[in-house]
This record gives sequence, C-alpha cells and structure tokens, in this order.
Amino acid sequence: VRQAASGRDPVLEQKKLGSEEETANARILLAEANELVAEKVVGYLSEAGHTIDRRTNVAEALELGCRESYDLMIVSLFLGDEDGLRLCSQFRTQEETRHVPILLVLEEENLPQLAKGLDLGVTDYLIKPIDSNELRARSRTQIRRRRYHDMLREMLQQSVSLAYTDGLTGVYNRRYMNAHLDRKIMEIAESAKPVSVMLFDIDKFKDVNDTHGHAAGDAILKSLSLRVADSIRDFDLLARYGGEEFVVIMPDTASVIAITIAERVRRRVAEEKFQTVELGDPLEVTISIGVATTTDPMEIADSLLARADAALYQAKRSGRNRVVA
Ligand code: GH3
Ligand code: MG
Ligand code: MG
Ligand code: MG
Repeated sequence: VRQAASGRDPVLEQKKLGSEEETANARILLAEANELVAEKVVGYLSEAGHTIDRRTNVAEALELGCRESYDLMIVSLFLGDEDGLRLCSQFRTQEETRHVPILLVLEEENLPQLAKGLDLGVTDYLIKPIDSNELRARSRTQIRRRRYHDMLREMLQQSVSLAYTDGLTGVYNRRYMNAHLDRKIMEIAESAKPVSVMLFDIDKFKDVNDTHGHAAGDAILKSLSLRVADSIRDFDLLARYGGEEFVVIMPDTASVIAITIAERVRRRVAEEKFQTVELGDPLEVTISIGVATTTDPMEIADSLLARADAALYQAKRSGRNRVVA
C-alpha cells in the first residue's frame, strides 16, 4: 500500500524538481485537533520554510481550504470526535480543493482505515509518532507534484486557447467560427429561428500600414476587436476571418435586427478615433459590413458567408463605411 501511495512519477523524476529550495514557501493547511502533534508538525514544516494554517475541526478546515489556495493539506484521521476521512472526501469533491494533495496522519493501529482513505483520493500518509525527516520528505514530494500538475494544467489551457483563438487579437479564429456557425445553422431545424452573420473589412487598411507602419496596423486590429466585441451581444460570436476581415455570428437573429447591430458596430468604430502608442496622432478608421441571414437548416455555412461577402463587396463599391444586407 505504501508503494501505491507514494508511487513514482517518471516525468517528475526526470525534471529533478526535488530540492528543498524548489519546494519551499509552500502554503499548507493542517487539520489536527491534537495540540502536541500540531505543534510538532508546524515546527518541522515552518523550519523547512513553509507557511502553515491550522484548523481543528472538519467544518473550519473545509471552509478555509476552499477559500484559500494551498499546496498541500495534512489531515489527521481523527479530528477530536470527528472523522478526518470525511474531510478528505469533501476536499476531493469540492472544485477548489480537488487537485490539492492530501497527507493523512494516522496511528499504526488505524492502518486498516488507510485503504478507504486512498480510495477517497488521499495522496500519501504518515504514521505517528511523526518523524521530522519523513514529514518533510513526503510533504516535499506532494508539493512538487502539485506544482508540476499546476504547470501542466496551465500549459493545457494555453494550447486549447491557441487552437481556438487568434494570436494577435484574442478573438476566435476562423476554424472555431466555422464549427460554431455549422452548429448554429443546424439548430434552426429545432428552433426555427434565423441565423445572421456580418462580415466586415477595414476600409483602406493598406494605406494605414503604408503610412503608419505594420505595428500600428496590428495595434488597430487589436483595439478594433475590443471595440467590436463590446458592441455585440453576449451570445454573438466575433472571429477573425483573415487579415483585416472579421465575422460576427448572430444566432436567433432576423435580418432587420442583424442590420441594426451591424450599424451599431459600424458607428462604434467610426465615431471615435483610434489612439495607440504606435500611431502617435489619433486616426479615424472605418469598416464596411455585409450582412446575410438564413432560415434554412440545410444551408451550408460557406454559402451564407459568401452572401455576406457579396454584400460587403457592394458596401465597398457604394462608398465604404456602410452596412449592406
Ligand atoms: P478596402 O477598403 O478595399 O478594403 O482597402 P484595403 O486597403 O483595406 O484592402 P486590401 O485588401 O487591398 O488591403 C488589406 C490590407 O490589410 C493589406 C494588408 O497589409 C493589411 N493586413 C492584413 N492583415 C494584417 C495584419 O495582420 N496586420 C497588419 N498590420 N495589416 C494587415
Ligand atoms: Mg480585406
Ligand atoms: Mg480588401
Ligand atoms: Mg480592407
């Protein structure tokens, strides 16, 4: 059982993140009712450079554990007359604490209870009387593991957002937008509600780049995205379609409403000049918008976008800075 509890992680071993300094300054929650045991644990761990908060019952430990962010939780099997395993089980079901490692502290004679603890998700354990070296070593392993998993989780979140969003502006990318639009069009079969799209393109953007430089152009793309995102509704989706062209998908939206929203977006862009560090003087920027609507669940996303593109072309031809449906 001991082997399973402190099972080795080859990736961690490879990273050799095991030294005292690398796992120092950890925040540890100690749930221990016994004064003498608590005093020892706090002493050993604060000597190793950690900060320890102590609670003596299930409710208070749970409350603090969920409120603060800990690297490790050390839980005694008995908390006065309460069951420490109940606390472990709660920690494992709460979103805030489910990834925080738990060290269970118990007496040799209570070892039969350990299997249940491991089942609940206790990560490792210590037998009383507590040996300072063992306590520190096992804490270090769990803290290291916790930090390593945090790092992995962060990397995973980053790669997910890289797959869905545009690197420059942070709005959704074309691939995500296409999948989203396919879904919204299919939903027409159930909802019988129209889906509208607007496709817009910055007017004379080549001139902006030529006059003020590519960095200024990039800065405008970013702040324009923010301004547009701020002008649409929560359930509309803004995506970068390519270069200086963007799409807004508007589910449950009839043509007249879509035109109203497009007009609002056009105005928000045109009415206030853009000011960026790269630009120097504020610059007026306008966009042309094409709007298209479908009520047909069988319509292909590309054909809806092609209709919006044709309307956009008309908006450009008839003088720019306007909406055409
Ligand atoms: P129109 O009103 O007809 O749309 O004129 P335009 O100059 O905007 O059209 P055109 O398609 O000729 O040029 C688009 C320009 O957008 C060309 C390119 O330099 C610029 N552009 C496209 N993507 C980016 C980008 O990511 N950053 C910057 N800075 N410029 C970009
Ligand atoms: Mg263009
Ligand atoms: Mg163009
Ligand atoms: Mg353009």
